[in-house]
Amino acid sequence: MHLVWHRGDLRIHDHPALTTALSRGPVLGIVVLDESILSGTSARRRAWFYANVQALRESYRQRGGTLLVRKGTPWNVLPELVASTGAEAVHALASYTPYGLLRDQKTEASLHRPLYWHPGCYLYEPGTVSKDDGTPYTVYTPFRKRAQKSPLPEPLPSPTKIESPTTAELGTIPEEASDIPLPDAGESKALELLERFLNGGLAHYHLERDGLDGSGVSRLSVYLTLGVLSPRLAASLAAKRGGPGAESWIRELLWRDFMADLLYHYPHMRTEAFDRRWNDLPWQNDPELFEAWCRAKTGIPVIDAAMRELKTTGWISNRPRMIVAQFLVKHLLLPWQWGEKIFKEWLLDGDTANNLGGWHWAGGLGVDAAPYFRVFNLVTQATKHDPEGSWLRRWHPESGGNPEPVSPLIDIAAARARYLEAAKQLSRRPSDLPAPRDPLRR
Ligand code: FAD
Ligand code: IRF
Repeated sequence: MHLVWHRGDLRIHDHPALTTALSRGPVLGIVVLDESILSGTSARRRAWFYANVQALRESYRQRGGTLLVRKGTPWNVLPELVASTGAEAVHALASYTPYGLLRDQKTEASLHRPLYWHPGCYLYEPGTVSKDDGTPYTVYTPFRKRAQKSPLPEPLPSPTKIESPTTAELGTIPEEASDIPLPDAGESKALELLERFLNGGLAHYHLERDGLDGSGVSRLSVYLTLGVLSPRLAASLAAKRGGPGAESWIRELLWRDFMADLLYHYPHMRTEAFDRRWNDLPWQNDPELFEAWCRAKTGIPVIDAAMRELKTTGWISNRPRMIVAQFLVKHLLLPWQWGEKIFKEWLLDGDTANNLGGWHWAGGLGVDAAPYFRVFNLVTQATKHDPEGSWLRRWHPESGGNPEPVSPLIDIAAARARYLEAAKQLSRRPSDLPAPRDPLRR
């Protein structure tokens, strides 16, 4: 019997660990409810995780299989489970976040059985796309071009039958109340939404992806983040449709690969500016300003609308994420780490690498080629990306759809000038990027 350890891959389709394990005999699935992850996240996110574990158990059950659930830390739970079930080996999809790498190393060392790692959470796994000299890319476009020299990986089909031994105790999946309504959980729902997007929005995605209301995008991030949907399946089905919309959408999936690759090689970006010279911006440690940003009380319609939508739905599209993040960093000069943390509590799709990468990118902190001197105009962003004002009217009815600030909390022009002056000084210093790491040494 082989164990398949599911973590951020709560699905059975395109799952190389499950497929390999099944080719060797009976299988038990296992999810470890990991205290070190769950205690640090919000109720809505825990509820979303549990709902998707429940759906994974259902995917197993429908095919005759069993998904076990245990509470604890993987390096305690898995050796015990291997001993009590007599499993020959454990299979899992590789994880590349700082915690994931540490956990996987500790768990591997705790087991007296082999732990086999399989690819499956990315189109091109972190650490595998590099320059000719072996060093990682720090700019997206050359990363993407290099990645796309290799063909897209082919997804694996879902197993039709899962044979599991019936001895072990199932283990209960907790139920937790969320403060907001959750999307429908599980891979069958994700695959249905993917199909709908491929038949609908994909064709015009390249033209409509920047709208503030998110009507032109897939909203599949909540599934991709937990591996409920395989990015390889998503990209391969999109590529079959073809056209400029599909090309553009696959390029966004490659941003996800790029962000994961950056964090893998540059873990300092969890706490410091990617280019460390930006650590020295004149940060204002002002909790009241931060509170106003969080509570949608800046008096700037586009900012307040986005923060309300984020808090009350757990999702906003990419353009408003960029606007509110850049505003917090450049206009308010509040520590980017504060904003990054609240995003990760409120976003149902909150993902360590994408969120960190998004903050460094939008804040001009050295990720990609985003220049420090780009500062959004908070009115034209709205007129351009919400031309009819319908998104603004929905999330900021008091503005009546007019993006002009009435009594803004700060003097926007002065704040912009203050940032530009400080940033210009720092831009004269040489860039300060630590040497890249390669924890898995490939
Ligand atoms: P679509 O436009 O349909 O794109 C399909 C998929 O491609 C997305 O689901 C996502 O997996 C990937 N993708 C798209 N845009 C990006 C991008 N810019 N960077 C990386 N991957 C991308 N994304 C998250 O998944 N989790 C986060 O916590 C997160 N935090 C962000 C924070 C900031 C400050 C910024 C600027 C961006 C952040 N993003 C994050 C990236 C992006 O905004 C979301 O992935 C996207 O809005 C999700 O909506 P969608 O699924 O409809 O995307
Ligand atoms: N993975 C686990 O193995 N166990 C858990 O309890 C997890 N809880 C999570 C909760 C939320 C809100 C998210 C993700 C998880 N994950 C859990 C998936 C992790 O992202 C994954 O384990 C990753 O490898 C950790 I969103 O670095």
